Amino acid sequence: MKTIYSPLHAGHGGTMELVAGALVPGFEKPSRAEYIRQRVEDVKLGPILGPEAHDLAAAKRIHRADYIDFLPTVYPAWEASGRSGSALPFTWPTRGLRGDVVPETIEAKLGYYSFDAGAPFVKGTWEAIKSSHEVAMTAARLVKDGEPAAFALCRPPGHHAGDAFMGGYCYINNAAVVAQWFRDQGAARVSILDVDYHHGNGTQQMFYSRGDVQVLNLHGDPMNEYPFFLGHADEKGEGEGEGFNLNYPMPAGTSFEVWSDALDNACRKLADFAPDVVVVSLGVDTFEKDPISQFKLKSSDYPLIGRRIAKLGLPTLFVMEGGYAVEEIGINAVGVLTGFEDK
Ligand code: OKP
Ligand code: ZN
Repeated sequence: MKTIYSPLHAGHGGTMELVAGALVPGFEKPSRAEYIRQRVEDVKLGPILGPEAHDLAAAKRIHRADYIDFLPTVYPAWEASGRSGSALPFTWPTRGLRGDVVPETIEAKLGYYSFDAGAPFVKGTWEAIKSSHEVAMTAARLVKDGEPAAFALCRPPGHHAGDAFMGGYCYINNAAVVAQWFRDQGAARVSILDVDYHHGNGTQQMFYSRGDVQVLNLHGDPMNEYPFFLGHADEKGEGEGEGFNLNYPMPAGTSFEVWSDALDNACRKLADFAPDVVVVSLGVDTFEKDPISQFKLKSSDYPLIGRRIAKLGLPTLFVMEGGYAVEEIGINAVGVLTGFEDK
């Protein structure tokens, strides 16, 4: 299958994040995408192509326009206010505060448009976000035009980003954007299968009251895992979306044996839904050596995930999300893809 990749992701580097009360170098770093790109080459998965130019109209179909328009202004405003380093918020309009007024200063705006301090901006961040969006859109176009599958090597990832907020390394929700784009291009139904270790709270939020986009999420139990405030099993969708959101929270220490039962169940629900296309939010932070996650999948398990998804027999777009064990991230992510192609 074809891989879409942009070198512009690398400008989003040298970011800092809060860990245990201290600012430390971010786990979501440029080498992640480079290890994956290298592995795609090493196993000869297929051609690696650059993204086509895509404007932000597709992103605005699913995100609030004022949020998308805010993103390119962040770092210039941060620098204009005399600051440097990682642009991050420190205050949010939570319970008891007003969430209906956009404040004027850049730090406050960052708080307004985020749910945590996990989406830092540096000088090259906006170009990276835009390129990640273009990577996803280009891969989606390939699948729409008849490729049985494609790999969007997106960085930064997207599944925590919601209608008007960033967080958890995510800014534009690439998987949600392409799912909506497939609908707009004539797909009657789309399924999003999120196998990243963390719950895709943004994706769930975007489609929660819709019956045309099914969202299936396998992840660490939010009672004790990020993003904590969404992803429970009783969240099944509402209104027309009732029954079209499925969560599979699992405890720390979950092995592939247990995890793959959940995948099997999700794939059966997916097949029942009979979508025209599947978007896979592909995170490989379920890996046993992942530095920020608690599942126990092994490298040899990832091809089996790909094989199970291939059994659905549906056009499939893989969109890269998380995975922080950088040495093995290529082996694991591309393992899913070679398993899908049964190589
Ligand atoms: C993104 B994706 C404090 C912990 C916050 C955020 C994890 C975001 C994961 N530094 N961790 O789902 O892989
Ligand atoms: Zn993750």
